Amino acid sequence: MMFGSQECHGKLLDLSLSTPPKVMGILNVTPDSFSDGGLFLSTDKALQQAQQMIQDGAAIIDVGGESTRPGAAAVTVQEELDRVIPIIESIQQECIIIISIDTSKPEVMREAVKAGAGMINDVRALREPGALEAANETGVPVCLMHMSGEPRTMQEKPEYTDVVHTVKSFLQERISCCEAAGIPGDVLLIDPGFGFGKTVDHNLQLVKNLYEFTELGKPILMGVSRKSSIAALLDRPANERLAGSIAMATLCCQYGANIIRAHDVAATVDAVKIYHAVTHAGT
Ligand code: 8Y4
Repeated sequence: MMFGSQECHGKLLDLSLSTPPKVMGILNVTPDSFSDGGLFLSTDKALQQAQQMIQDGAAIIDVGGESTRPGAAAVTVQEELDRVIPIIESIQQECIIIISIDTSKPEVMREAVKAGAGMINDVRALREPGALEAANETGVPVCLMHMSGEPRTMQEKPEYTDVVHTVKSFLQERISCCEAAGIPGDVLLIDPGFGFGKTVDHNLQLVKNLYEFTELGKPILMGVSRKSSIAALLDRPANERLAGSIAMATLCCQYGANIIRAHDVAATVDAVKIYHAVTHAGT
């Protein structure tokens, strides 16, 4: 599948196959980093992290204020806005980079795009009430991710007869809903949701069969960085998942991913460059 450039609130995201897959850096805006250093301090820290990721070659920075870890508490609209808006504003002011807002809440989508976000990354694929309308109003690209259930309970007992078919059908249905709501098809991206209500083997099947998702005609985003399936396969603690994450990300590229969401931007950018060089050897 050939893609051109996506227009993200004035900035271009080049997804053509003559360039390496793009890296989306993860910027964590969780309460810990907010402790009592005050808003200014944490915004400053986030800005520094963003600048480092840009230097390391990120094409997009994903800013999220809701934890989707299993068991994490729900966050109110106001809390989420308080966490993400100052950070989006400061990145937008100081840097030239596409900012993605990781949210499921319509109000946060609207305010984030007003503050400078150029992409919506929704792990609930615009299923929250009002999300389709809000995303449509903003006009920015939207990543639709598959998640079985809700973060709090999704890992309790994941079961699928055919995980690839179920996830692909779900994404096709969400694409249809978006288009019925007036969202142009060419602003949509898809993501099978590695780690969201899936066992290790489900996640591996999704990677192995990722190429089937190219039939949906949308750019593919994959997030595998430091996830528990990688730790489980390697039997390593959380801080020793880099090599496994890079190997998995490289395979995702081989199987058709256009964007890789990652914590370790520099290493991931090296990996996508190597993937791209090998893919284009002799041409
Ligand atoms: C350590 C650190 C272990 C982080 C696990 C995690 C995806 C996503 C997340 C994804 C898209 C995460 C917001 C989960 N994962 N968005 N978001 N795709 N599109 N867990 O795979 O990073 S949060």
